[in-house]
Amino acid sequence: MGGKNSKSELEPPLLDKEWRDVPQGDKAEYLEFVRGFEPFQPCHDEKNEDQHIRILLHGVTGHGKSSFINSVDTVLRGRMAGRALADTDGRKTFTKKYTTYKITKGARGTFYPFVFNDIMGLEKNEGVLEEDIKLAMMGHVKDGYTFNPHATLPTDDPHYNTNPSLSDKVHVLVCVVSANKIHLMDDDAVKRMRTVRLAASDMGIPQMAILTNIDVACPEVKANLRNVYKSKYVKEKMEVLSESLGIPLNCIFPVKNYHSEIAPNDDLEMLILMALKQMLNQGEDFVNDCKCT
Ligand SMILES: Nc1nc2c(ncn2[C@@H]2O[C@H](COP(=O)(O)OP(=O)(O)OP(=O)(O)O)[C@@H](O)[C@H]2O)c(=O)[nH]1
Ligand SMILES: [Mg+2]
Repeated sequence: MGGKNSKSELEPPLLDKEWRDVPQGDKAEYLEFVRGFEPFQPCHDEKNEDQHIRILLHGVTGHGKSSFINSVDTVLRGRMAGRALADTDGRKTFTKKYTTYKITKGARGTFYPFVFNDIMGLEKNEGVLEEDIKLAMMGHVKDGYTFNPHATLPTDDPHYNTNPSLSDKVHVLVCVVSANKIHLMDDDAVKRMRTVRLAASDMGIPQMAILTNIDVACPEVKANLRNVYKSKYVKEKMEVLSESLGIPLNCIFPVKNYHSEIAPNDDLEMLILMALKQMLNQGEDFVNDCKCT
């Protein structure tokens, strides 16, 4: 997807000014938004438990899904976290189980009113089947299910949730693509990601994308993350992603995940928080639209 960088090597890699209006506000304001984010009100016929926005991250293996969850966890808990088990190999599919990740908020046993699911890579013959992703979006896949690359989850399986509540369903679909591997994605992978996206569209589920590894892809961004919206390379990759998957540019967020750092980085955290805020807003809109209908 995307081919080689077509820009001349001689051109300066950075634009004079940011091509996207970067929202004003600092990390504290974004953190305040996330910390103040309220659980949605349950429908009258549902039990009042665990009302959360469910964010499903999908994409090809090794593009940074687990690392994004770990990064959000790190930002919100204020210390390095590694619960979603990022893999350093990135060639084989690593996330096999359908796992819901909650993020601890303050006192023990309390959690933020949003959760992440990190789904196994979309590899041909090896990864999760598109049909299973659709079942997950509809809330039919229970936590702990190990995806079978060769057969969909049968309705009589103990991990099949026959009666999903609104909380079990997916409220935002996030496609995760790495800026330094986007050109390696074959047409088949792109087609499968598009199919999943179209299925989400049919269900009215909002979609967005995050472009990870912007530090690896662009040395100027690695040197200073504030260059992200000045980087011609990152802009080009976001445009390629938008075109290939059919996701509008304003729903694509570049991020750099925590991966080897041992100290917090405010610029990195701002990018993570901007993406997270958009996910929460979109998820909340969807829940409000489909509640009790
Ligand atoms: N430098 C850098 N490395 C990253 C970034 N995001 C992820 N990585 C690294 O890329 C590798 C793969 O990331 P994962 O988060 O495991 O990828 P995944 O999409 O969860 O992969 P599967 O679970 O196999 O589908 C890990 O070594 C991460 O540390 C990033 O933004 N920048
Ligand atoms: Mg993973």
